[in-house]
Amino acid sequence: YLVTDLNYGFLKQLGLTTENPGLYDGRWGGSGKVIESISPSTGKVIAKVRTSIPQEVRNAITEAHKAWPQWASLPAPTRGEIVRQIGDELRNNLKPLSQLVSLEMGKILPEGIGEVQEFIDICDYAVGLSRMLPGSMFPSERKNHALMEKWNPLGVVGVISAFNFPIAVYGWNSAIAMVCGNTIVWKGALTTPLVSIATTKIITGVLERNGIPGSVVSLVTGGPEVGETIVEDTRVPLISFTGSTNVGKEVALKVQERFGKFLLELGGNNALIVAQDAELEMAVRAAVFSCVGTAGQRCTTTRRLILHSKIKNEFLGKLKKAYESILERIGDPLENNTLYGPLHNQHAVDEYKVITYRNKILCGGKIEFGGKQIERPGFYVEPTIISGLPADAKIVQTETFAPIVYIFETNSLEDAVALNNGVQQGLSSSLFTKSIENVFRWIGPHGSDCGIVNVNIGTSGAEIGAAFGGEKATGGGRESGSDAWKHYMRRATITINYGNDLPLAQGIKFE
Ligand code: UN1
Repeated sequence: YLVTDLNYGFLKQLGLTTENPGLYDGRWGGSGKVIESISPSTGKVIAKVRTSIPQEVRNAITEAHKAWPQWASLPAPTRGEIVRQIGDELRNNLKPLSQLVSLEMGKILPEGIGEVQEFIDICDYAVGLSRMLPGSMFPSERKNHALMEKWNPLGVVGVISAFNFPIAVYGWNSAIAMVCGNTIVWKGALTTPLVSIATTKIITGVLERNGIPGSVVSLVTGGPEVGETIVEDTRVPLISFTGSTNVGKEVALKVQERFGKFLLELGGNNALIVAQDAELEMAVRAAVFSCVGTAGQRCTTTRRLILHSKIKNEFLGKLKKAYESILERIGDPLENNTLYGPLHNQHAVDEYKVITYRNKILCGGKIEFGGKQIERPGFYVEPTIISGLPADAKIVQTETFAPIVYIFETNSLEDAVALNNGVQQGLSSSLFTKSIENVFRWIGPHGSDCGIVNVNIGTSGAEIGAAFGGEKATGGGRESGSDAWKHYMRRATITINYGNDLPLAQGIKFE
């Protein structure tokens, strides 16, 4: 079952073998238990990985901490130049790395390529940022005084990422954190360790060629105990966490307790609204990608379709037809013609089954399409559409990481917006309309309450240039572009007296 049997050349190209150390702190190692990386499309073992024990996690933090002064002392544009080289090395490895993402996570190859591309894009962005990191100067109320704001790096940033975007989310965090002058300790998902290892090998190769310790980007592998060790360590001033709302809340409370900072990218429960005047063909195409793309395992996946009653039947008819054609394109995510791959693991299949069963039997929902596991090796389930559930049903209110979408019907944009906002999560949202009035209501204070508010495109597939993240139970964090870099720095407010007097602010006399 192991690498050599599967004989994927790209694994060797990326320096992976049958058994891989999952710890990097300047050197590769790890003495925790050995885990298996499983291919979601076959259920077979790809390779083994040795995890890290908590003491090794603490050591990795120590090494990242030791590497920090040297890294932070480099001029930001020099750090940017290193990140530029990382981007180039990712370009050189785009194909094998994307294939590995596809093999280990289970997403189709074009999406695997898209994911590595996001990392390359954010490297480009970070290079530009490295020459533009701003500081401000404000007019002081005092004579011969300068009032300034300067941004400094934080130190060691802990990045805990999820299986569904095993490389891109680390990319957004690491590229920006690095140009800002931080070192990193990364814990990827326990089920995508090979992607973490291959990525770290590529980046440390670049660092070492430049005479910089590889421990600038340390890596640890393991389950909750490894995550907790990072979260609790006071030498890690920022924890960037991507994952479920429940775990995110625990992380936030623990980090808050020690007055650390946190950046949370938690669950979504994203709605796509189709207004009466929408361009239906386009809305259907967008809905298909957003509902079934990545087999419903993006945090931006459309989980609720809110349809105007006048177009509901027509839209649903077209959607089902499109889903039919998807069924013909189910297959190995690495193969050319495949549009729809497996769920990530058996656990996800079990969840899917429980939810579809509960919908049908306990909540009175109608399964309009799909609803069953697909009989073939690996973890495949049918893309599924369910109607007739109350909007406040617990299963509708909960994020299920599977290709299940719930249908709702409304008669007005106002009601549709209320449904959109009527969940705990606040990540992504879309409105299909041609009316400029609708658009401005949607993006205004009485419109969508999400972090991502789209018009005439689906809920998933955001670009890196703007800030990515959501409100409410999604955690409030912002990553990637715009001013998300501020999360990775601390602000110093500086007042300099360059005169010979000592005037006090507010004109206070203390004599
Ligand atoms: C995620 O699902 O965790 O907007 C991130 C998107 C991607 C990122 C998703 N660019 O769908």
